[in-house]
Amino acid sequence: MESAIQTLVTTFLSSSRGKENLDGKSFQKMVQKQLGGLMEDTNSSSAIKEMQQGLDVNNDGKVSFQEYLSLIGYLANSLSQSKTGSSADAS
Ligand SMILES: [Ca+2]
Repeated sequence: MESAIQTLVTTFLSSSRGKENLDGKSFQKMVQKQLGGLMEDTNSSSAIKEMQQGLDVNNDGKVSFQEYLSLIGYLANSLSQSKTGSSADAS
């Protein structure tokens, strides 16, 4: 559990190169590199762009750590639902 949290933080920071936000390009790279197994459409840059816009609650064109966590929460939630056999459609 602790190592998972460490990974969440270090993945964000290494993708943002230590900055507080991921720009569009860094976000795209991170999703393609790290989340291809959990997410569909990671080879489509327009799909990733759309996802980024959905996460960007303050509309600054970048993904903050908080916004990144909402993506993680969403993915964890869909994974949990798929494992518990919940019929809720995560898409
Ligand atoms: Ca933002």
